[in-house]
Amino acid sequence: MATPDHDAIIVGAGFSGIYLLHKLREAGFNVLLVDAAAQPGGIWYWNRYPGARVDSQVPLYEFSLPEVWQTWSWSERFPGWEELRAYFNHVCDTLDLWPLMRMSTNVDSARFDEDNSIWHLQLGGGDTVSTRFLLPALGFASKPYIPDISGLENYAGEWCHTARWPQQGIDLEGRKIAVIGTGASGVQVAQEAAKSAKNLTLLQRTPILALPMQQERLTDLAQKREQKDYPDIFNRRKQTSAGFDCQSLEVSALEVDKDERDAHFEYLWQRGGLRFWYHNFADLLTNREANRHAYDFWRDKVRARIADPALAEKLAPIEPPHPFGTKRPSLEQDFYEIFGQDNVALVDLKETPIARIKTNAIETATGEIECDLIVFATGFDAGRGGLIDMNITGRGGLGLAQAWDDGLRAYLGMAVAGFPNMLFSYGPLSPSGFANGPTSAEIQGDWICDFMVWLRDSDIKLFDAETQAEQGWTEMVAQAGAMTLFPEADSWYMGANIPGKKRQLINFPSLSGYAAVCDDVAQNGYRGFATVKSTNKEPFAQ
Ligand code: NA7
Repeated sequence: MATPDHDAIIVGAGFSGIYLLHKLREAGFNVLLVDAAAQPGGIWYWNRYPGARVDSQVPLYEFSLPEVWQTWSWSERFPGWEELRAYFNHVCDTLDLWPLMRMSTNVDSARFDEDNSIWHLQLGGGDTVSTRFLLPALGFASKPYIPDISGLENYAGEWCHTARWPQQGIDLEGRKIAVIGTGASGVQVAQEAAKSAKNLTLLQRTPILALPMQQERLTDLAQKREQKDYPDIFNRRKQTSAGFDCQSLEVSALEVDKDERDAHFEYLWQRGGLRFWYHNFADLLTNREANRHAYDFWRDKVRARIADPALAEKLAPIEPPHPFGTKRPSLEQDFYEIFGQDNVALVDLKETPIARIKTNAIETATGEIECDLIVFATGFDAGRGGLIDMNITGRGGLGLAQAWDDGLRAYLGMAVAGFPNMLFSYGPLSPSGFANGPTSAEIQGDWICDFMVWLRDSDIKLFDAETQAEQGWTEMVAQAGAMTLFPEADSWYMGANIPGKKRQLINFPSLSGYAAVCDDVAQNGYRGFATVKSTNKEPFAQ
């Protein structure tokens, strides 16, 4: 029987990959991490457009490992991409992970070898490497989506997707810039571009329901004082439905009177961040009437900042474009004010859709938007895109793209039947898109590490998700989604942003609920996984 080069290969150096690398190395596995990026950081390597910053406040968006947080401090409450990258370097230094990391290396394909129960990976540059376990940790947003707009190939200006911003940067000063898309990335890049562009035109299909960030500078001293609470905060974030410091109230928005309701909305508004989404009334995301109260509060707050009524109706319409929070809210700092500047314009693509791109302009139904830079802030093929691009082939030559032809399926959002010895973290049908990244990465990372220790201790060389267990999980995620308002929006949560992608809720809507099920699975002998014992008692690499 062939012996693999490694016990495990992790693909991806973002939060989930780095955490897994640390845990598995500590548990004594021979593990390697591979990433196409030149530096660790995952999403923070690729999304380095001006203004890119995280939407979770300090200290939620960091590892709970004391040796890491005790030796680090942030300069802002919502840190930007440069600081996040520096943080990843600090993590790799502190945990001494660099020797196990192979950066600037793409995984071109991965093939499961049924005879030997190992994975063979073809790396960019021609190398091959083998592993008992394959652990893709690609994040949910690793495959950018660029809509098919005719004429782009003839465009003479510069263009790029926000997640493929050139590493050397783009100078926005004096440019004529068109930004397509008003998700979190569109809002962030627009706020920054408005400062120095000659003209900035934001092309909006659906208004973003953006929340006030309430950014703050942070001092070392204040952070050191607050660090005494970090262990509690890190412990608590694991018990909440979205991995933050708290979760939704237990009371319905309909059980309290208007004054009380508005007082809570106002409290959330003033505290800033995504709290208006995750610490709101119990039925925000399940009851249309409750949701409408939140929308109306949001709308009135935003409209009060926009002088022109026509513009206000486009950015914060009287009637909600979708229930509040069923598309990802973004955080903003002065997003609604930039439209008062002479150099900034908004184009409503529902009224005037893009017809084509010309050599120096975007042509819409009513005219041309002259531009020398087009920014596609048009999102991602979330959940599946990066995994499909890895060209993963499981049993019987089945490709992952083929396996997901009729929609995403996965047991625990981590394993796909027919793809043995593979577990992905942060994947489809896990809570990833609904959860704070590091919390999710630690919960899944701990579970995967425990599972691998159990496999080693049990002399198991092969596991595969049982079809029935996978089907049960996939249906359960759909049922959980059906109890919410999420299906009412055309969002990436529903797979609705990618033409041809099956409409289904792609994430499980509770991190704490998910952690409880995963624990239960572990306590019951990892039910739902079929396993095969090793014959030579040496299933792992030497
Ligand atoms: P998002 O949130 O998917 O936003 C993409 C934006 O691009 C959104 O406003 C879309 O409008 C717009 N879009 C997509 N396709 C088109 C076409 N064909 N024409 C015009 N506009 C289009 O991506 P982000 O990068 O902003 O954020 C991704 C996640 O990162 C975010 O949710 C956080 O978790 C962090 P639509 O709303 O579909 O009408």
